[in-house]
Amino acid sequence: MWEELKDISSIHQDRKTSLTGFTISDVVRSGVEVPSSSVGVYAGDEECYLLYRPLFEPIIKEYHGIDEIPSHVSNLDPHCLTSMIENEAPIISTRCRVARNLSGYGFPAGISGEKRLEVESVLVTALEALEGDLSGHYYPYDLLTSSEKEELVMGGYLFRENDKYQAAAGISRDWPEGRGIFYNKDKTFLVWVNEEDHLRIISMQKGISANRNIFSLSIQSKTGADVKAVFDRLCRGINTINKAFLTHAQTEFAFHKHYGYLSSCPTNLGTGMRASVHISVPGSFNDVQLKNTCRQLSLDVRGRHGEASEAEGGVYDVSNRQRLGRTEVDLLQTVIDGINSLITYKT
Ligand code: ADP
Ligand code: DAR
Repeated sequence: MWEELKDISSIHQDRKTSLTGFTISDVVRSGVEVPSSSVGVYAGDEECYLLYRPLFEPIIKEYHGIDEIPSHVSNLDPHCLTSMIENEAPIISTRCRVARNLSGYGFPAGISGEKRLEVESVLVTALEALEGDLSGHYYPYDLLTSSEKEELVMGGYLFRENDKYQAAAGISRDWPEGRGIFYNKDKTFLVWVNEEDHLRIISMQKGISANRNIFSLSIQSKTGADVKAVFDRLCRGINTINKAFLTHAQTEFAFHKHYGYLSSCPTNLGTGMRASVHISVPGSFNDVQLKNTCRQLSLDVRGRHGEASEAEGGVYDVSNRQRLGRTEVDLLQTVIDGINSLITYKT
C-alpha cells in the first residue's frame, strides 16, 4: 500500500487543505504509525476527500464493496421497512448510530482546540432544543467521575478513551477538552460530541432476555428486537438536530453529493450508519463459522464491547458493514433479513 501511496504522495506532497492545512501525510499518519490499521486514513476536513481523491476512492470502493462512487440517496423513513426481526431471535439489545460532522469546521483530526470548543457549543445549543423522548442533558467528559465513565462505557453508552488509531491521527489532541455525551433519561437516545466525529447520534434499547441461544426454538416469552422503534427515534433525532443547526448556527451536516455525509474515517461515509444487534450465540457455532456466514449476509461481526473487542459470553455484535451506496432503510433491512437468516442456520 505504502509503495502505491508514494506516487500519490509525491504528486500531492506540497498540497494542503484550505481550512485546516491537512496534508496527505496527515491523512495517512494513523495507518503509518499503527500498522494494525485496517484502513489507516482519516480526513481532517471536507476538502480532503476532494484534494486527495486518488488516495481515498480506492479505499472507499473496497471497504463499501462498490465498483463505482454513487450519488448518495438517503431514506430515513421507518415506514419503508418491509419486515422485522423474528420474535425467536435472541436479541439482547439493538443500536443504530450515524456519524455526522458540521459543515465549515475542521473534522476532529484537523480541528483547532478553539474551534473544537465552538463545535461543542453549537452542538449543545442544538441538543438543548430536543423535546419529548429525545430531551436530555449534556455531560462534559471532563466533569464525569471515573466511576461514571466506567459505568457508561460498560453499559455500551460511552466511547472509550485512548484509541491508538485516533491518537495517531490527531483526533485525540487536547483530550478531553470539548468532548462529552448527551443522553435522555432512559439512555435510549444519546449523542457523542467531538470523539471520532463531531457527532455520533445514537438510538438504542435493550431487547429480550438473553437466556436463550440462537437455535433454541422454545419461545419462553414474547420477544422481538423493536428495530423500527430504534430507527424511528434515530431518524427523528437526526432531523431535529439538523434543523436546530440551520436555525441557531446557520450550518448543517457536512455532505457531498457522491460521498454522502462526510466522516473522519472513509468507512463511515454515505449514511454514516451502523445498525447493530447484540445476539446470543451458543458455543457450538464458532467464531469462524459465524464470521463467514455473516460475511455472506453482508454483515460485520464485532465483540460485545465494541470495535476492537472480542465476543463475551457468546454475545456478538452483528451489524451492516456497508454505509455508502445504499439508503439507511436498505442497510437496516439487510441487518433484519440477515439476522432472520442467521437464526435458521444449523451448525
Ligand atoms: P460504533 O458503533 O460507534 O462504531 P463501537 O462498535 O465501538 O462503535 O460500539 C460503541 C459502543 O456501543 C460499545 O460500547 C458497544 O458495546 C456499544 N454497542 C454497539 N452496538 C450495540 C448494541 N446493539 N447493543 C448495545 N450496545 C451496543
Ligand atoms: N481503526 C482504524 C479505523 C477503522 C474503521 N473504524 C473506525 N473508523 N472507527 C483502522 O484503520 O483500522
